Amino acid sequence: MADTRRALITGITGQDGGHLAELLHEKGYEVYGLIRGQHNPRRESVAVEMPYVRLIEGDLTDPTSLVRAVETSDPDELYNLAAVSHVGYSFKNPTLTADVTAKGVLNVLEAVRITGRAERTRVYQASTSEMFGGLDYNRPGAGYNENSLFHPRSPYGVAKLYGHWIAKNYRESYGMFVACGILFNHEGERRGVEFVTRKITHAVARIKLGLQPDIELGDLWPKRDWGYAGDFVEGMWRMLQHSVPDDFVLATGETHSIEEFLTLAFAEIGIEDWRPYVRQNPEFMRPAEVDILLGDPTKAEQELGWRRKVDFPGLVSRMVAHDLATQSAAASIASA
Ligand code: NAP
Ligand code: F7E
Repeated sequence: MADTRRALITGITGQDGGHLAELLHEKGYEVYGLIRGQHNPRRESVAVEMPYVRLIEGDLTDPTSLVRAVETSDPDELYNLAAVSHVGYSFKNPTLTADVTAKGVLNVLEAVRITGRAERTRVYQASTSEMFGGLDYNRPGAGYNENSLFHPRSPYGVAKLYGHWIAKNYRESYGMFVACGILFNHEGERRGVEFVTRKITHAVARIKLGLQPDIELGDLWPKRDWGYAGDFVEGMWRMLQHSVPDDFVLATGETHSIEEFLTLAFAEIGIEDWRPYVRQNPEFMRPAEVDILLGDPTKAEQELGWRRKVDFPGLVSRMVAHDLATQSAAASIASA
């Protein structure tokens, strides 16, 4: 019988870390997760929701900790999901973003290489549609694919572009199996409330339950290609099972505005016109905006056999249902 496969996930406390750990555990992997901070408030929820994950302390900005994490877990597969991932936050903390989201990738790759695992450990790098920046000079309107031009519009996007290229450089220089997933927005029940979709579904549930009167948002016209995170982690795994390391776009091939998201989310609680419940606040607007993102997942569909399962209305519906259930349970406990 083959040995149990081992995976190390950085960003274990994040949205994708949770979905991926679940998927790999179901597939029989021994799952290790890198956790940062001497008192990370999310440690307990990982321990409760995913008791099978073996946590290793470490930080993407501390190369020694990454060497120790790689040596301890001795992974067949390493998924580098950790990052400063919020675009708005990256404008306010650009140096930290560069240290973690850009240089952190180099630290991870070096930890694999200098511990002699360049040939053993397959690496997944979490690249992003934010590298395109909404300006496709080559194929306007067609959807971004692996050959589209990059034009990042935020410190986050620029940092991710460094991570993307250093990952490709290690693939080419050292023959390492490093796959880059250029993922468009993916959301779900585990999404942080600082991101617009979850901020909306969380508020919609609370408005329905009489726990808050309205919601404050930034610009409502930007469009995103929104998929379900559970579908996307399956694509990450497939990239590391592929015969060769490569770059793949994962997307739904549809784009929708925040206004459309609001319409569907409020409809879930029987409200047709969301406008009286939404206030705009410049605090949530960005110095530079990515107007529209639309991805073309043809290569992943053809070469990896990957296909998204959850559609846009299904995504909104499951997120609102989840927030209604959790908010109403929290409200009953508070009033007991
Ligand atoms: P997320 O929920 O924001 O999770 C980010 C993770 O990074 C958290 O576990 C966080 O840990 C960890 N982290 C932050 N700074 C760290 C550091 N210095 N050292 C170690 N860990 C650190 O992000 P996500 O949505 O799961 O996304 C996963 C990855 O995919 C990210 O790299 C993101 O940029 C990229 N991506 C996401 C999307 C999307 O739509 N979700 C699309 C394309 C690419 P703490 O709990 O300690 O903060
Ligand atoms: O913003 C607008 C905002 O923060 C989406 C990350 O996972 O996906 C994510 O980045 C849109 C933007 O996601 C609010 O200006 C309006 O136009 O949910 P978001 P994002 O910036 O697309 C990419 C692919 C990643 O890689 C990132 O890691 O919504 N917006 N009002 C707002 N956004 C937020 N957060 N909050 C608002 O109140």
